[in-house]
Amino acid sequence: MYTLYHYVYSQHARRVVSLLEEAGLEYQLQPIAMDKAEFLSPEYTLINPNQQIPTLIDDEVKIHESNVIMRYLCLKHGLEAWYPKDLKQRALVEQWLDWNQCRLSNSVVDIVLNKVFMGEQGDSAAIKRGEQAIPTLFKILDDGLQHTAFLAGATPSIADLSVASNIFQLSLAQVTPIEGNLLNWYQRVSLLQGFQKSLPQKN
Ligand SMILES: N[C@@H](CCC(=O)N[C@@H](CS)C(=O)NCC(=O)O)C(=O)O
Repeated sequence: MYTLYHYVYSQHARRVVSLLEEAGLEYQLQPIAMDKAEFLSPEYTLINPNQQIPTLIDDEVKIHESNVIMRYLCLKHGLEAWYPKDLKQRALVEQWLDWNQCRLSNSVVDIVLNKVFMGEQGDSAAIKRGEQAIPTLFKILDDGLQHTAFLAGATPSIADLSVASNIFQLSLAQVTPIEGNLLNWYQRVSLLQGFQKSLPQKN
């Protein structure tokens, strides 16, 4: 059984939960209250020296970096539908995984952390920087979805789970796409039960 160190509003943990659910893998969540700074505790720092969520524990294997955790699970369980072997498809999956981390994530953090979670202490310059970047980023994503239902082809992959976790996160700050391909794609990902289960549950 896997243990995933988790916080319900972590977009990075969300993508891993989506995959665990979609693949029907057994796991338990170990909640880390980020709002109470538990991720900075000495105990958690020993588990993840970055003081970040998520971390996956698989017996003696301990992994941080959400996208790497998803790759690990796919390779370990032969989840080829989620992480295709075909080189062209694999390249697209890797492209969008890295794009999500290197391009989209920065703006998501700029906006959501400062606007939603930091309250009055939020950095308004960071919010502005993030909001200015979003139209360009959404256009890149929309263009990438021009010819396919999902980011790497006709079926969903871990790239979709990763990017969609950030699109949901933006919705917490009322930033939602209006681009047609992007909207249709997000609706398709939202129908995945694993993705739905990864979202904060409404009371
Ligand atoms: N590259 C890491 C980023 C993880 C990350 O930034 N997690 C956030 C929660 S969504 C966090 O722990 N932030 C606290 C911090 O960076 O100080 C991953 O993909 O797992």
